[in-house]
Amino acid sequence: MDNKWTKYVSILAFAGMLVFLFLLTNIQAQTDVFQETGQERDARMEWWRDARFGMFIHWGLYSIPAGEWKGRPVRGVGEWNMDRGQIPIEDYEPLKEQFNPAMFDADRWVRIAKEAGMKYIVITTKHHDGFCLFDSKYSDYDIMATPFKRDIMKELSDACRRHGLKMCWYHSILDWHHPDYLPRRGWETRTAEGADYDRYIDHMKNQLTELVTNYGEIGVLWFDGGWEHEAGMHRAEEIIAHLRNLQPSIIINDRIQLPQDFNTPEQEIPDTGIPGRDWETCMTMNNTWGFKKNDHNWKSTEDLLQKLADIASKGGNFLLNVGPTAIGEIPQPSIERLKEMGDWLKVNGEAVYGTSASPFEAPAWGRYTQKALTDNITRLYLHVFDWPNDEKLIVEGLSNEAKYAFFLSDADRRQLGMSRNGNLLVIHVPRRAPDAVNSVVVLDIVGKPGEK
Ligand code: H79
Repeated sequence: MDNKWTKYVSILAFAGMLVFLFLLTNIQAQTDVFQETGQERDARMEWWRDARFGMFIHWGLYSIPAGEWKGRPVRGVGEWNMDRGQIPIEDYEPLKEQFNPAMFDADRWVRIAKEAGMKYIVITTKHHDGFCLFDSKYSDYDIMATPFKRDIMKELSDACRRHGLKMCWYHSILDWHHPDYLPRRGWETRTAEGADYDRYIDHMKNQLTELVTNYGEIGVLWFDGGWEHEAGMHRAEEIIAHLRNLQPSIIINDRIQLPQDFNTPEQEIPDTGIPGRDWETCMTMNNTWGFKKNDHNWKSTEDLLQKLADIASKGGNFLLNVGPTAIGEIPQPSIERLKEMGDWLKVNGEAVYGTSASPFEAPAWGRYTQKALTDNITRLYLHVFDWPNDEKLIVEGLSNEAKYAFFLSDADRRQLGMSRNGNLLVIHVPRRAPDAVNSVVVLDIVGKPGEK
């Protein structure tokens, strides 16, 4: 009897061990794809961290109704037109027959981004309405089903490559059109019967494969709309492993219910950045992502430039949106603001690109960014929004030796006078601000800030 039990127990234990080993190697195989050293990760993230400023483009069928439906305003953001207007698929889908953006010129869009000082472009390959702006063999609801019949993603990715910008894809997991996507909206009449979310994920995986194999190198895969299900339902690990397998250096955001490479605060700038994480604030210039003809609530260039400095001072990126019209034009107010931002960046870009977060709390007059010049010299950039009226720019809490100060806009780098009072450094500046929005003073100090 005893003997028999021991035999059973050991067989069971052996079997258990086999199962355990099997699971372990399987988990190993799954996680291998994500395994990289800190150095490898830094190398992969380098271009993105240096870039600091990118263009978001929301474009799709919703740019045709442009915030209305049958002559009536639809509340909410433009790209939500179908849902906010409770428009059934059979009414919304025919918009594809009208999509014919005669003015679309990929080179022009990329030049606008480049002139603005933006280093990458993230465009909606597909938004929640399910319409695909790329040529997909897995969907008839794509750009090839429109009179336009030109693969917009192909033209844009080629243009980006020509101009040296990184092409990045926004892709919505949420899909109001695909029959297998679940759940249904509360207002629609389609039944959920026969729908199979797992089959939807197969479909999404196929389309993502197209997006990362047919258009050369892709900088970022920017998921959205993943909040209706958990990571497991999306088969997020499998999808990500698949993408990383096809493009090992791709950067992936946090919206497929796994943290991945960076966080994505939307329409907000976190108070103190996001410690320990890379992050990017995405934001609109007016109140909508997709074009709305009656949204004229534009942020000022001053506001946008100060937001860029604020974000850089907290170690983040700024993904600023444009919503082109149905004929393929970026709205003029957006173009004007981007041009002005570019003019500022041409002079002051050094204070933004490749910098890291401020070592100090934000001063009353503006923001700091910083860059290590050599092992022993740190360059502080003083972004002065509010110019002092007593010719004294005060740097508080600086224990390091201050070597040299000058205006970034001064090609001759004439040295500004400085005096000290303990940890208070006074930089002697002219009465008039060199720049009405953000005057950058460069301050080179010995060692790292905070060190003697
Ligand atoms: O693509 C842009 C948005 O459409 C998308 N993310 C950015 C980049 C986004 N989808 N959903 N959300 C963000 C959050 C959901 C917001 C909602 Fe609403 C509040 C859905 C319903 C109420 C905003 C306001 C959308 C419709 C009305």
